[in-house]
Amino acid sequence: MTETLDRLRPSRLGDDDLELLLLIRHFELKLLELYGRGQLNGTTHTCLGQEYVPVALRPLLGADDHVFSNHRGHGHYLSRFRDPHGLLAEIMGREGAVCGGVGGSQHIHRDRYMSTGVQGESLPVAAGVALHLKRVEPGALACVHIGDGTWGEGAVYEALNLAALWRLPLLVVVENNGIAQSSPTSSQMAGTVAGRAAAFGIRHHLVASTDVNEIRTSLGPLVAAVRQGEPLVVEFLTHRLGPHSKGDDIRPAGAVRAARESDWYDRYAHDHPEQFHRLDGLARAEVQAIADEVAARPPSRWEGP
Ligand SMILES: Cc1ncc(C[n+]2csc(CCOP(=O)(O)OP(=O)(O)O)c2C)c(N)n1
Ligand SMILES: [Mg+2]
Repeated sequence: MTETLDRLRPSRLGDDDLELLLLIRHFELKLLELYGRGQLNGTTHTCLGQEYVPVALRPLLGADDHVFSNHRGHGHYLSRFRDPHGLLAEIMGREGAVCGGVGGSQHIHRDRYMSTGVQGESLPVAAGVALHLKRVEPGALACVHIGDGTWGEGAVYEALNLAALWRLPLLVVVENNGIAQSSPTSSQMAGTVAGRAAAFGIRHHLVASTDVNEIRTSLGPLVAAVRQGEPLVVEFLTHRLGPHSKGDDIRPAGAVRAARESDWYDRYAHDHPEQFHRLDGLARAEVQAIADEVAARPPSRWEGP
């Protein structure tokens, strides 16, 4: 028992990593609050509970790499650019929006980064970009984030087939939170992600930890191999803390409780209280100030591509 608890103890992070984790956490919480008050339109899908995935990957990816994100992409964007102002302005339709306010929460395009709300759409595009990189910019890779439910899309398999056949520098990051909208993974996926990767002869790596340092250490050599043309599926066993989008959480209370119990946030606060409370307070205040400032801006204007 003690051993199990010890294994759950998060190692101490640098301030930089913890600041980023907390920025994403409070950014997402703020979005739900703003929606609740009717200050945001459209929809949003928060990555509450899954923040550590892009934060762990961050130093393993370079400016030459491409990142393809999905509907749950705010953490991916913030990890790459640390631009909460531009993202919130995009979501709120305010001046300074990163895509002129026409992309919103799910459709962001900036410097080798693109997100889409269409499940599975990004995989073939990422495979094509990986082919281009292999030919023109060897050493760079294409990283694509998908959820467990997205394995129900046929395009995923077409992309994996070519990635294996052509030895593409493609890193597929699966954020398996055990649910797709309201369908538990166990009710919609036959077999496993590992088995599906194996069917194509693609290496699969399972990450059950939420410890950013530990994840980086285990992924470092694998990501280096992707750059040499060994495609990889990394499956994070993770938890969605919040609703699918805003108020649509129909999970039983036990499932929500289980997700909360595996959250990195409380565990980190418990084990590293001084650092945590110092930076958590700053992140809350920073996000509040950003929300106030962005909300006061004039509407964004689309001025063409
Ligand atoms: C092609 C397509 N079909 C359906 C949807 C509606 N939809 C949005 S998110 C989602 C569930 C995705 O589940 P998963 O891939 O597990 O990601 P998660 O939401 O759990 O992060 C669905 C069905 C969509 N966006 N695109
Ligand atoms: Mg899911």
